[in-house]
Amino acid sequence: MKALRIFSIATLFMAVGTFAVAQTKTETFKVSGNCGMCKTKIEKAAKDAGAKDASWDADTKNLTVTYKSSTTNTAKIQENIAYVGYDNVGATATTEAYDKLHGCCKYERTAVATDVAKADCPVMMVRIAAKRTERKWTAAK
Ligand SMILES: [Cu+2]
Repeated sequence: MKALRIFSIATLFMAVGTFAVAQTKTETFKVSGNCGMCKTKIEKAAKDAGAKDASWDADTKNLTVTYKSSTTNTAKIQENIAYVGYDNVGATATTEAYDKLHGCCKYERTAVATDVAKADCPVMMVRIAAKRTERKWTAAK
């Protein structure tokens, strides 16, 4: 009788284990970013990492992903998002990846100048262009 009970429990655990492997998971976590272009890139990076669905909100910075736990996991998705330049709860982008972002998308990072981060895109582009020109002038002297 006792053996049967242990067997039943073991079977139950195996069934739960199998269920967990094939489970569809939905998770929400913070990803840094600014605009619609960021949204496209963040969501694409999540999907490239195996997410079935990905939706990022520019206001809340929340990314909600849905994936099959047999296909991918949250850490993989977070790493791929960092790989394309976006810091998030689970992974930090390299400086190289961050620098490759479009001017509009250079979200506020602790080490990054804050004056341009919150300006809207056209204004920012002008400012960045102005700064580049300034630098060229300084370098030329
Ligand atoms: Cu952007």
